[in-house]
This record gives sequence, structure tokens and C-alpha cells, in this order.
Amino acid sequence: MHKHQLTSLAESFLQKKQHGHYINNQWRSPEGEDRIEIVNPANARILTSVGVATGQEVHRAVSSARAAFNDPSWRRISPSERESLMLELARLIDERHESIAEVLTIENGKLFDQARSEVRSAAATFRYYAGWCTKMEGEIIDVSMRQAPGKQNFSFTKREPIGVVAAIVPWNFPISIASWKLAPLLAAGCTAVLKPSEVTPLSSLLMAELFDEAGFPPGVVNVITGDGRTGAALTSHPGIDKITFTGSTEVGKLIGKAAMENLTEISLELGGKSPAIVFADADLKAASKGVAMGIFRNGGQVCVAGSRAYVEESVFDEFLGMIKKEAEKLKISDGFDPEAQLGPLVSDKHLQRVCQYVDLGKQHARLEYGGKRSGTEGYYLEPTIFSATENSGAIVSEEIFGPVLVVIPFRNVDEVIEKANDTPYGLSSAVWTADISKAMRCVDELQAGWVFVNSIPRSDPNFPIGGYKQSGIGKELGKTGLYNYTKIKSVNIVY
Ligand code: TXE
Repeated sequence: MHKHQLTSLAESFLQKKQHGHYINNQWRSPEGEDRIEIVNPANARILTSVGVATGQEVHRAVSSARAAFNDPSWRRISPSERESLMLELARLIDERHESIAEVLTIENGKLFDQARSEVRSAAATFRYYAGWCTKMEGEIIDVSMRQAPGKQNFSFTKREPIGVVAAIVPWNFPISIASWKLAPLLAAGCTAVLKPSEVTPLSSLLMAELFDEAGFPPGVVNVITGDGRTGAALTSHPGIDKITFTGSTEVGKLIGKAAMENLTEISLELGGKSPAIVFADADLKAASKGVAMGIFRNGGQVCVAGSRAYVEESVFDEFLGMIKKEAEKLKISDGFDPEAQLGPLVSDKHLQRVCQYVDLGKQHARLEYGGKRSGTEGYYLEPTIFSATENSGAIVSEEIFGPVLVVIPFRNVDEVIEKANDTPYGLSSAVWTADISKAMRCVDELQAGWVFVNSIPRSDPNFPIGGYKQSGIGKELGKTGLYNYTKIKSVNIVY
């Protein structure tokens, strides 16, 4: 691993042998016996451990969020004061971004530059939603309810915070996904229990104290650690008003069932198998760079990764050659190597899973590039490219969540739209073409929550994200993301 001089904050944080839960603005040692070891994926060394919040601890965190929600110091705070708290939080995140990014690179393996942008983008998301605190609106509505002679209706709706939110986050973008949930829910006036992934809880724990420092009252944001058991205890807790989850479709369905038991509202951002469509008339150089970045960025551990590239037959061989060249150029190394372009996968378990897909792929597709582990320590995999003629088989239909691309030829727009839509997922898509008519047909007919034309899919705080079909329920970010955390009260006054 490349040498990197850690900031003193990250260094002292990482020296702790064990981390507790952050409840009511206080650190609490884990009560149960279970511990989860956190491993550096770049060298497989154990960093530290965290607790697995028990039912009792989950209850304490939910109760603390409930008490904070009911407390006038939060409930009656003015929108502009809430805005100031969020702006201060964003400032603190920016100020500490180096330290949070260092911890993120060490626990997740991602490139340090990308970890820094992730943390800064979280600050930007808090800043964006800070602006919404003062812009919450209801509507005045004309109704026809009959009243006694001389009496009239005055009807309106008001938006209220939904209440206590359980926010469950995966390991691929722990800080930005946490901000996609915490920023809008705080802007709406809710309180939260955040459960980061058991694989990457440290960066969220390092960020936890900033809420206190920014001036949020105790209990507004609580952070508890644990695995699926903690997640299940949290999502089935009757004191939760809303669950927001990002993770696998499989767990999303379990959460949906748990939510129905208590009729808790849910937003789910789940898996994807997103197409990248390249027409022969596209700028092939830009498209090959875009397609490569779309699947190899963050080691392909991206929910919107373009893992199926459909390439028009007449340029198929040429484009495949270009993509292979892009893969060849990638320097595989740990996140602190300033020249690294592809870091390790997040864990040994995940590497094994991705490798199984590579083995399956060899049975029905042609391995064009990569496919092997790289280096002598850590969880590195070469960028991997398959070509296939059939639009089926595990590597074409299942989410791999690694740097594995399958390239498939097509003849015309009808065929490619049918192939691209032939999946249970519908999260994202990319289309590369110089022909606006082809682009607009794809925009209209692709069954995906995101369509990016002539660029790789990228997020923006003001740009809603969320899947069609089995890629999820609801949207995050933008105004829609804010309204996720509100409920509408309809009021009629007779006068
Ligand atoms: O996800 P999980 P994992 C996909 C991707 C990846 C696969 C598995 O294909 O390879 O999922 O990753 C918590 N009730 N995505 O195992 O299991 C868990 O502790 C409540 C796509 O990390 O879904 C963690 O905090 N919570 C995705 C979170 O759910 C439960 C990003 C996600 O874990 C729970 C990540 C339960 N029963 C993985 N079981 C994307 N859309 O970006 C687990 N959890």
C-alpha cells in the first residue's frame, strides 16, 4: 500500500480498537457481545471493530429520535434556523473532508481523490437542501363541500415532517448516500437513525459528531452500527415513521414486507443492470471512454453502472477494441496511489461473488479482457470485458457490482430498446448517438429512472434518482427527494 500521511483526526480515530453507537449526541459502548471486524480491502488487514446494535439499543436510538422529534427545540425551530444548522454542518464537512475521505478510502478501498469528491459532494447536498428549509409550501384548494347558507370553506394543504426516519445505507458510497437521506429529512424537520453498512461504518461514525458540533439538538441524528440483524430490528420497529433504504433488491423486498407490518412508508433504491447503448453515428472515442468509466469507476460498485454495453453491429469490433484499450490503460492500485484508477473491491466476500460471475460468464460468453485477480494482497480484480451474442445468462441479467462489462451487438433501434428493457431492473441507462431522433426514442422507450444521452450517468443534488421496476420505489434528491420526508395535511376551515 502506498504511504499516506494521515491527518491527526483520522489517525486518532483509526487507533480506537472498538467503536460504539452514537445515540442522543453521546457515544455508547456496544452492549451485546457481537463485534464486526472492519477490514482494509487494499491489504486485508483488520482495522478495528464495531458493535452490532441489539434490539434494546435499536429501541434506545429510535426513542431518542422520537424524543428529539417531539422536543420543541427541534420541532418549533424556524425554517431559517434549520437552514443555518445545515449550512454549518456543510461547512464542517468541508473543513474535515480530508479526514473523512481518508477513513473512507481505508475502509472501502476507493481512490482517495474520489473519496474526497464524495465527501465534498455530501457537503454540497446538505447545502442544497439547506435552501429548501425556507421554501416548503402547501396549496390553497377550491372545494365544493356544501356548507350552511352564508358559510364558506377555506381549504389548504400543509406539509409536515413525516417523523422518525430509519436510514439504511450500503457500502459503495457510504457518505454521499447517507447525505441523500439525511439532508432532505433534516430540511423537512424529521429526525433519524442512520445505520451504515457493516462493511463501511467508520466514515459515518467519524461524521456523526459533526451534527452535534453544528448545533443539532441531541437525538436528531443517531448512528448505530450492525449488520442485517440490526437493520431488521430497526425497520420493524413500530416507532419508525419512514424507512429509506439503498441496497440489494433482495433486502429491499424484505424491508418492504417489514414495513407493511407497521404500515411504515418506504423509499427503496435498489439494484440495477443498466444498459449503455452505442449507435454507429456516435462519437466513438467519447463513447468508449464514457462506457469504460461507467463500468470501471469505483470498481463497478455503482448502482447506476452501465454493465451491459449494446453496440451497433457495424462498429462492434472497432468499439470493442477501443473499450479494451481503455481497460488496458487503467492502473490497478490502492486508493492512496495518486496514479491509481482502479482500487480493490470492497471485501473478500464481494470479490468471491464477482469472481463467481466471471466464471459463469466464461460458460456462455467470450472473455475479451481481464478476468483475473490482481496483486498479491488485497481484493483486486482486473477490469473485465466479455462479448456475447445472446441477451441472456447470468452476466447479462444479474447485477454483478464489479468491474465486469458485457458487450452485445445490435442491428437497429427497435432491437436495442427491446434488449435493453429485457431485465427486471430499471435504474439507469446511457445512450451514445449524434442523432436526436434515435436519442429521443430511447428517452421515451427505455424503462429506466435515468437516461443520460452522450454522457455517463452522474448525480446532482437537484436531479432526482430512483428506479423503475425492481430497481426501487420512490426518488431521492431534488424537490421529490425532499417531499419523501413530508406528509400532507389537508385542512378545511369553515367561516
Ligand atoms: O447489500 P445489502 P450488500 C447490491 C449489489 C451487491 C449486493 C449485496 O449487487 O453485490 O447488493 O451487497 C442492511 N433488514 N447492492 O450485501 O445486503 C445491511 O446491513 C434491514 C446494490 O451490501 O442489501 C446494509 O446496511 N437492513 C446497492 C444494507 O442493508 C438490512 C448498493 C445493504 O445491504 C437487512 C449495495 C435486513 N433484513 C449493494 N439485511 C445499490 N443500489 O447501490 C441487510 N441490511
